[in-house]
Amino acid sequence: MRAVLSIGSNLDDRRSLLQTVVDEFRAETVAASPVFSTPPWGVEDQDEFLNAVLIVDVDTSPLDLLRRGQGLEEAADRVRVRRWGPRTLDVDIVQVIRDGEEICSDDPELTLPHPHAHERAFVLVPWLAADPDAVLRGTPVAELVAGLDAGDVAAVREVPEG
Ligand code: PH2
Ligand code: MG
Ligand code: MG
Repeated sequence: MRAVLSIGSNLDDRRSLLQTVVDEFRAETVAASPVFSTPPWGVEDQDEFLNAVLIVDVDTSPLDLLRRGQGLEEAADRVRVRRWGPRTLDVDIVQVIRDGEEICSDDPELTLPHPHAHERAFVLVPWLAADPDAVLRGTPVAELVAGLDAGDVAAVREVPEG
């Protein structure tokens, strides 16, 4: 199956923490976005995030992929203090495609597609950079981005490597 992962960090060495995910999935990655600097969404009184999107082909189930991401979050000493609050590392599954079909799930442990993806510039802008032809719930991601607040989109800025 193919999965779209949104990764984010706004604590500690953000770039190195994102890199742990890139390294974990290196052999299975089919596309990756650059890293973007993004204003905090949802809870605004916290530091800027770094966000990126990876598109991976994996042999496992969605729940096994979730566990793999959670293992990386634990390795990053993630502490859950506040919903949408600061975190060392967040690995979210945005979408899973199996046999050409987008998997929909209302399992509270793993809702697919990610329930907030369509409204978050910090997910959609990197996703579009990784896959210009991406489609979410039948709508091209390019169209979803065009429908977002232009200021929110402009605030998601690619950061130079290094
Ligand atoms: N993650 C959140 C809440 N808000 N804002 C940005 N910019 N980037 C994130 O990754 C992020 C967020 C909850 O997972
Ligand atoms: Mg998240
Ligand atoms: Mg998460």
